[in-house]
Amino acid sequence: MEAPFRCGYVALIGFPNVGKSTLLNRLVGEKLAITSPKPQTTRHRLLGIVHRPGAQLLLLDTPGILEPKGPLNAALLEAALGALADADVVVWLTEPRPPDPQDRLLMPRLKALPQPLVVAVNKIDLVRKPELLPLMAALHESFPQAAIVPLCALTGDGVEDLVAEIISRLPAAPPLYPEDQLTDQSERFLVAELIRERLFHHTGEEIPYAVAVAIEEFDESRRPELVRIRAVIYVEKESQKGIVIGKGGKLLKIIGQEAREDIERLLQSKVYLELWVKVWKNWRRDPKAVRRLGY
Ligand SMILES: Nc1nc2c(ncn2[C@@H]2O[C@H](COP(=O)(O)OP(=O)(O)OP(=O)(O)O)[C@@H](O)[C@H]2O)c(=O)[nH]1
Ligand SMILES: [Mg+2]
Repeated sequence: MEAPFRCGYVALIGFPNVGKSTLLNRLVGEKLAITSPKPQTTRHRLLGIVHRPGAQLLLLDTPGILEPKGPLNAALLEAALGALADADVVVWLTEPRPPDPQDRLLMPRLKALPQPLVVAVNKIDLVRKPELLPLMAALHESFPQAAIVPLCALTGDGVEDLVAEIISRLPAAPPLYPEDQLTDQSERFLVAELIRERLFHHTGEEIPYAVAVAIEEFDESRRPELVRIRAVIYVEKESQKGIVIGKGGKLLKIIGQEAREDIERLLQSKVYLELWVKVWKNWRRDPKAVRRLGY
């Protein structure tokens, strides 16, 4: 008899910046999740559908787990923990370093999970084998029932080993999505995220965290010839608006150009992108604004 098809939800959790979104993109084979060297890049739970022979993994990328400070962080933590509740398998993504106090807070929670756990140690390109082996052994001691998989999401090293460990823990179930579907998010959402990613890369200090992007117009009546998009970048203060626009509009122009190229790749169409910057005073501290902006 043939092995049954396996399908289920897989929650990808871990601290900010460990590479969860990079791993999701690598597994899906498409840039769905935005990534950056700065922590707290991801703000939503994002579904990435991974198709493999005989299995479908419904991978949930989550915002990095942090102690909540303010309504935005509380919403991010909520999204991360909500993904846990829905998951058939939990993947804890971590970095190759000894556990720090934050890990110690999370570890009891992971041990108490009712679902099967896979511990994935990312960024192994940054350490040498003699350093990695004792870390793996310590993790094995802490989580004797879990599979422990070293990998590098950037190069893809070890990621198919992770896939195999996940699949062996998924329930037997038919696929939930057709083979050509990679996410359940709308193109509008993915477009807003691509713009936000460029802001993360080109601004510093508090600015990446003070921006939110809203799509005001998405006209695809002439697609694939042209898609017209108008987006608003919200910041919290007048001074931030000036920085995002840049001298003579220079920075906004660069952000717009780079975002447009990414969006054209995503939509497989020429794109006309219009960007506006507006101030929404202290939106992160206003629960209503946080909700209105989609968090
Ligand atoms: N050297 C190395 N860097 C990596 C690897 N995987 C991811 N990174 C880098 O780590 C940084 C964070 O990656 P993200 O994928 O945005 O991390 P995240 O866990 O989604 O972060 P949050 O969304 O903020 O929680 C980026 O600069 C990535 O390029 C890896 O295997 N090796
Ligand atoms: Mg992320």
